[in-house]
Amino acid sequence: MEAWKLARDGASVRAPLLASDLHLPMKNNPMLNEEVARIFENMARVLAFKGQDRFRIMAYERAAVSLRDLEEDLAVIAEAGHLQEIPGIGHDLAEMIEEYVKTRSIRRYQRECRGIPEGLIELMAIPGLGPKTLALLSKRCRVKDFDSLKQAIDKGTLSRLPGFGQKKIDNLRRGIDLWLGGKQRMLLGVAMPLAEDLLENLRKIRLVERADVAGSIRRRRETIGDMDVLIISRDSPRALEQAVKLPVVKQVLALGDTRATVMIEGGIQVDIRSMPEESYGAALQYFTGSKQHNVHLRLLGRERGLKINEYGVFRGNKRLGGKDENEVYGLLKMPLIAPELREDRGEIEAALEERLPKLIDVGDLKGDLHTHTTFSDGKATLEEMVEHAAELGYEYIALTDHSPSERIARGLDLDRLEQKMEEIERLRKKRGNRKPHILCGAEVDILADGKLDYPDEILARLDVVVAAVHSAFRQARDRMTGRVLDAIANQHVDILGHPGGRQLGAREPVELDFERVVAAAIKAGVALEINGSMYRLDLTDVQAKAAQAAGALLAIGSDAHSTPQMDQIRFGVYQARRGWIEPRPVVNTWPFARLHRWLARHATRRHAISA
Ligand code: DGT
Ligand code: CA
Ligand code: CA
Repeated sequence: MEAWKLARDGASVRAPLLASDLHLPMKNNPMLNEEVARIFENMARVLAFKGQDRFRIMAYERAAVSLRDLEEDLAVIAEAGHLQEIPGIGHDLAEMIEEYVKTRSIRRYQRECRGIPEGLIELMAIPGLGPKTLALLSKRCRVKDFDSLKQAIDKGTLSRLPGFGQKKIDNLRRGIDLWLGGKQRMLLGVAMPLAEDLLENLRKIRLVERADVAGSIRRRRETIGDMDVLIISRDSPRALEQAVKLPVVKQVLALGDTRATVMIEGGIQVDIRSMPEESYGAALQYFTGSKQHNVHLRLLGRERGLKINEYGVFRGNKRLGGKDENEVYGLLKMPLIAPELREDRGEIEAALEERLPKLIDVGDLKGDLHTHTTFSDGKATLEEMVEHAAELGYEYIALTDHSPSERIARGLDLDRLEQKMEEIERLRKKRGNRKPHILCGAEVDILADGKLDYPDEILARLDVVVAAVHSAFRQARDRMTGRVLDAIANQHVDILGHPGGRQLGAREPVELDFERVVAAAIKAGVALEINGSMYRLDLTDVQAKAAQAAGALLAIGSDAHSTPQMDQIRFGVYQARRGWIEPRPVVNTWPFARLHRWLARHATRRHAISA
């Protein structure tokens, strides 16, 4: 139960599915903006639970969204007195933020929460469990926390309530599973920047000669349980003593001579182990895991009379190696296996037979084919996005704003699409020969019936078409598969965007006959996307591997809604690496000329695409 306990203000919460953009530069406290955003979000839920005025509720919701999009540290903005310049932050909210920056709590929030059990507030975050339903449950079934909710479901008390059919209860169960799964693990996109920040700080300690992250973060798993960090120091006890005093450390859970366990800002637990230099490689190997990979490796070692552990590789009492990770694999007669592959999914066999994939790298990318601008729901203008692409050294960028059905995301109707095309034309002229090539694209909804959200003659005029499902996620497998196959069959479609439709910890993947989709995509020459948004990472690693093996084309897209988010494409690359992906099938590793030939593969488009 302990793990589910949330501090009321959310500040010290072990918060897994943070919606924060922690890759943004927030120097002083990378979690501050997120902490306040979460309080505002909770505030909205509490007010909704109490049946309060909709506009007040929306104000808090909007403020939370706005804070999460912020690039600067709230403390810095507060100090400069500019809080009210943040969209959605008026006088009252600005005061609340100032109070939080000073005292780490907000009295008004405490006041609103009074009388509502803490456990109940927590439940408000369960997907699909709205405040009205929760209010009903609390009144009629005495639900006050997770335990009582679970009891009410299991004992069937719920089914006696009006409107609680089996379907609704099943949905609720799914929501709870998602929520639980998300609570216990943190998104890689959230954990990675925290890890990088911690390493940077550790390396500044003079007694620390080396520091690296191991465990699931090093393997770039999509979610992270805890953080495992290794250091080398000539004086471990003193190095660790200094490490636990770093400002990012919120709580010291254990401190010994060679190991410390701490809770850092952001609510993630970190194991720091100090290893002797001669064992460092073996320790890095051991603590990178995965456990299954290690078990397999040690079995292999045993067959060859070798003992492998975190201190080295031994024959009897004789140490054969362990200083570098390379040695560990070398002594087993295989090349170093990239951490992303270490899941015991055939990588050891492949290494022994020298057929490990030549994994794709961030540097292989020559462009981004999935981005949003202020034309739809992006934060940066078209020109700003293009400029950032230039800074990243890209050869091309596609600006793929939403289509009209995405009303909330301000999808472009035909008039505004026309304006966007003109704007792109202007920008091309203005930039002349400067890279990147600017491609006018769209992320077009695949409507519930399989039709696309723009007519064919419009699609034909676009340089890049990403088709994606954004509604009716619950369709049965046959229907959903047919819907996606219809989209793939449209000759204007180039990329199937986030094919699984999942959102980590928030929405399950759609039901889809993945093999048929891959086969159809291959036939049509459509690329399957590996979406780099840290909330999606979709295709999954396993799906990407299967798609590559079948011969499908792939595209890694950032799905950026701001310029800094364009850098999150690295998470797409990590996911691709976990899926054994090589550069070759990934269309946005291709030089522009080749990409252009592919985009123009159908005669009808050949003249449309502007080079
Ligand atoms: P996580 O934290 O759940 O995201 O996943 P990991 O992989 O980081 O797992 P963790 O933190 O429990 O342990 C770190 C690594 O240490 C793990 O990947 C492999 C190694 N390890 C831990 N326990 C065992 C074990 O019982 N046997 C073996 N062979 N390795 C272990
Ligand atoms: Ca771990
Ligand atoms: Ca651990």
